[in-house]
Amino acid sequence: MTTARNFIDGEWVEAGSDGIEMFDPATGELIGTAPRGGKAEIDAAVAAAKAAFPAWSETPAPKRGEILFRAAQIMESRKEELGRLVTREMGKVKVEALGDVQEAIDMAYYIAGEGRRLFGNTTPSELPNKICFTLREPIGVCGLIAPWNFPIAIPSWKSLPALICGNTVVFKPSEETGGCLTAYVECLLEAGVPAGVVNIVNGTGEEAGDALVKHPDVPVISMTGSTETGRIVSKNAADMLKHVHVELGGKNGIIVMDDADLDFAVQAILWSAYGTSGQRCTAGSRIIVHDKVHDALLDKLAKAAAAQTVGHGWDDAVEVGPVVRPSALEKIERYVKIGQEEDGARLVTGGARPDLPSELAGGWYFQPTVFADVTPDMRIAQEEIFGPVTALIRVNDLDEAIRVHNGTRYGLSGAIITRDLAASMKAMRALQTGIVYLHNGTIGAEVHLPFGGMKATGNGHREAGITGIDFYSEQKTVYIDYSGGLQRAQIDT
Ligand code: UN1
Repeated sequence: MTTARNFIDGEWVEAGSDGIEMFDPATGELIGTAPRGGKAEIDAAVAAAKAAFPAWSETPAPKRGEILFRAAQIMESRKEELGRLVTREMGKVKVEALGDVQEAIDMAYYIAGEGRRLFGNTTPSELPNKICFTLREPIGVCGLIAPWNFPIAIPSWKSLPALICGNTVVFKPSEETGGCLTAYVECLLEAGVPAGVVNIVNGTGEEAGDALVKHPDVPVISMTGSTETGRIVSKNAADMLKHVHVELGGKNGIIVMDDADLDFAVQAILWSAYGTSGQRCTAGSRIIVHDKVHDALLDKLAKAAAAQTVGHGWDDAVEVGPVVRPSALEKIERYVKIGQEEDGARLVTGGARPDLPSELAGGWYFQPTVFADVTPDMRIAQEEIFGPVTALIRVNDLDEAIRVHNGTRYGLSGAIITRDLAASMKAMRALQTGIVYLHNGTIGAEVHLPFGGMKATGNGHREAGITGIDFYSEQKTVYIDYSGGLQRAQIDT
């Protein structure tokens, strides 16, 4: 099975004796080591990416698109193998692991077509005999710092728009999922992406990540991770006025109104709160419920949550897999305690490690958990737990629901479940999130639409979709005056 390797200037490099240990979250078993790259490896990878930039950026974009189209086909043919790797390295359940790979396949097919678009704008000039339009130019070497929770999909969101625009890239994957990234890059190479255009340096954020962010030959940084890390990355990149995209935390809310179909709402909540064991930036971690249906919804949700099957992600019957690492499990346990003791909320179901068969005893599992009697300012309603824990908050009307929904520092994904069109429309405009779902939970983003959040979730950029193209290209405005004389804008009217 693929293990984490560095890929620098066309050469694969295995981990040395100082490699970072990697574990299977389902069993706790050691599964390999990732190279511990640092400044030297980053310097070599950036030099390779810089050297590869002229030829790749001059390759016609439609040709770059054809290569990325082949990468989509190769990933499709390796989908099952890549999915297994996702489950093995970060634990998510089979359908979601295959979905993670599918998201990268979708992105590759979508972005391949962009090779024949990469549109700019053409507009009239205010002067006669003059035309104006915009062109896109590649920027250079892009430093891509990728998380473990979508270990194939998110690297594709970052790298494929960068590559179609003619940039070259250096990846710093998370310590847990370097094997997934290795396999993803293998697909790009097999499709024909030239050596040097894509590079991987495994390592810690403090060593490899920091060296990448501070490297003077890396004008673009895209990072997905915590709000705290996002701040550090932004500050360190600011001195060199780099283009920076950060995609950070969330505390996403689902509003359930008094006319909602409660059985449907429960399905949407289970999927949003416990999918990927709650380890999505988009996870539904707050359920904001109208008083009239609160008790009925809580009853149905608690029963359904308790009935979720927890276990090994590759087992077809399992709905909730393990969490990524022991420290994640400890953090979840800490928050359950905070919820009960500090906040005074009511633990309705879950709240502990489940009893599992002995072969899974070494894994990092947590029961799907529901808190009730949560008030908007409690820590469990404000802070990102990144585990299978959701909090019910009772409200009396739509205005209060919207106020509570917007009352966190984050703003990634928001949702409302109601049959009332006017309430849906009002929420659609009022929810302060980059993504809004009407009649659904908070997860399910598609690759050709902008992904990202408001407030402390990000810095205003959006990835994927056409917005990915905007981030990874410089806009050049071109004026052509063929009047034969000097025409002065704003002056010659
Ligand atoms: C993330 O949680 O970081 O909409 C990404 C979704 C997925 C992507 C989530 N398509 O939940």
